[in-house]
Amino acid sequence: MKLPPGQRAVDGFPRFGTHLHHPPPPVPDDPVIAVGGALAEEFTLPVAGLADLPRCEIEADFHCVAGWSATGLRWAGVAFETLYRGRVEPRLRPGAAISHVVFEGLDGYRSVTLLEDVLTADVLIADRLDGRPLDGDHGAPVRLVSPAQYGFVNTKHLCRIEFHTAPPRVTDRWSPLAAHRRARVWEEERHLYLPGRIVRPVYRSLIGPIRRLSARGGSANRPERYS
Ligand SMILES: Nc1nc2c(c(=O)[nH]1)N[C@H]1C(S)=C(S)[C@@H](COP(=O)(O)O)O[C@H]1N2
Ligand SMILES: [Mo]
Repeated sequence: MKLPPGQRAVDGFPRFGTHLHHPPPPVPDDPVIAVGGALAEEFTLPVAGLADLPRCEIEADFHCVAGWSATGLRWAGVAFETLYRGRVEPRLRPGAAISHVVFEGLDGYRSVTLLEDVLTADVLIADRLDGRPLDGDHGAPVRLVSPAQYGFVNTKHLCRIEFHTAPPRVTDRWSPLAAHRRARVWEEERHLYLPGRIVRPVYRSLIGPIRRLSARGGSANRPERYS
């Protein structure tokens, strides 16, 4: 199968992220997703309630901006668009034209994306991976899955979604790498200013160290295959 430019397939699906060696955040007893921003009133969505919304399944590859791709992952959950049209749009402040969305994880991680980039049919709030509930490595209890955008948009351990009418000011945990605002994998939008293919070798050199630091034993600890 064809991969986006500059990506290389990896065996399995490594745990990877700015959490480095920290264990995944504990999952609360009754987890919720808080929804806020340009709404008439904030509300919370119990994660358990996702089971009652129209469900959706996709098979997709997952592309980290550093250059590895995990292939053939089967995700299940609720389409982001279903959530947006059904639960968010009716509660927006009158006249609010949403342009940006912020996704926040229980570990404090945040990603920002254009609304239009997450309203496509392949974007999910996922609670299952390959037929099993999401585990801690990959974002329990729920995560964003946006396969056409680099991994850093795909916030794990999702606990808050914010809707904005202008680019929000968010401290970017990848700031030294100046992440691209759209992060579309087929356009190779890795870096905010530099062409994707120019930054490839630098990003690639980070895979080994980050992967070793992010592993927590088990399959994620398999020996390196990168250079
Ligand atoms: N909450 C949270 N989500 C996160 C990250 C993180 O550190 N914390 N890292 C991002 C990055 S850079 C990547 S590549 C993917 C990795 O997902 P995985 O650990 O399931 O492979 O998660 C993204 N989502
Ligand atoms: Mo990443």
